[in-house]
Amino acid sequence: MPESDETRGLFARLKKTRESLAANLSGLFGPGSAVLDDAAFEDLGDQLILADLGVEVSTQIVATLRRQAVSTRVETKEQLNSVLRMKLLEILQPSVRPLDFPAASAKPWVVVMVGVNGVGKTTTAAKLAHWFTQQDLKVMLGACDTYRAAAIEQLQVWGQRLAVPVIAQQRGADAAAVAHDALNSAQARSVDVLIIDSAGRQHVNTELMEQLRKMNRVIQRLDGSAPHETLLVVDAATGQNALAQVGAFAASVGVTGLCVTKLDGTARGGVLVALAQKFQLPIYFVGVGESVNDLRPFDAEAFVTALIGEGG
Ligand SMILES: Nc1nc2c(ncn2[C@@H]2O[C@H](COP(=O)(O)OP(=O)(O)OP(=O)(O)O)[C@@H](O)[C@H]2O)c(=O)[nH]1
Ligand SMILES: [Mg+2]
Repeated sequence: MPESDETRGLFARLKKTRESLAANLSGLFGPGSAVLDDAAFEDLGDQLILADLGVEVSTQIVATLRRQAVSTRVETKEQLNSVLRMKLLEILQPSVRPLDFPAASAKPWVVVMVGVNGVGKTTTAAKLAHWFTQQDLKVMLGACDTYRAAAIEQLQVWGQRLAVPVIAQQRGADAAAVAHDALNSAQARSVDVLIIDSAGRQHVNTELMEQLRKMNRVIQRLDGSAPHETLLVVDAATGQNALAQVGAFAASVGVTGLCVTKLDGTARGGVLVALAQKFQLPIYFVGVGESVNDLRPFDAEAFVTALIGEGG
């Protein structure tokens, strides 16, 4: 069992991904363990792809293992685990970066949440609000999803629960106008962190992208340095589709970091590896449940342990 509470929590939540990966990887070794031969290497590649690590990463890992197998034979699950661990850490480490409130920041520090529908933007905005209030920072939420029914109320409920003020207008209002209001109000009240929730639609939706760009322009008119962070929220359960979402949002509105949600309910947690490998973006947080405390700063070591187990 992993040592720290933090690692244990993540370990438990990533059960589905780990179990499916572990079951598939154990199949590579017969009872009493066997040498990894060509067929087993091919199988391994397939299993990694199935766990959503992506073709590129899976091919790389298999190539590393093949090289390694020439010098030291990889004969047991433990040896396989150890090589996998090293390779995964090498890919994931560059994406680890804490999302820290910069002490010297102009106030407020503006964080905009973006993403396609249903990925967890609003929930993650609330979790982040909680995260920053825990650090004694003054937080405000902007309800800039004026598109979906009940989106404003959803954020207001979170605001009440967390005792965080929510700036909102009525449904159908211009999202950029709400962002303007929210920033104005945050400036007037010396808020430290303003978190702006936004609407979700299909990533190909040009109307949404235009709305987000307009929101940014309005924000920039009030503070030329804002938004300071644009966080793209992706749902791990969408697997490789998450890569396309990052590409689309990065090209249209710019993205400064990722939050990967719903790792608790999916066997597709390996997608983080594909994201880390493909994009030079920090993965700030992972979401491992629906409650406000189910947000974890991304920790590569804990994640790899949660993904492939302790061995090695
Ligand atoms: N299990 C689990 N559920 C989550 C997580 N994050 C969000 N959810 C759930 O996913 C659902 C959608 O979350 P929202 O925060 O409303 O998603 P959204 O991106 O704001 O959705 P739209 O506003 O409709 O675009 C809710 O039921 C959340 O409770 C997570 O990390 N784990
Ligand atoms: Mg929402």
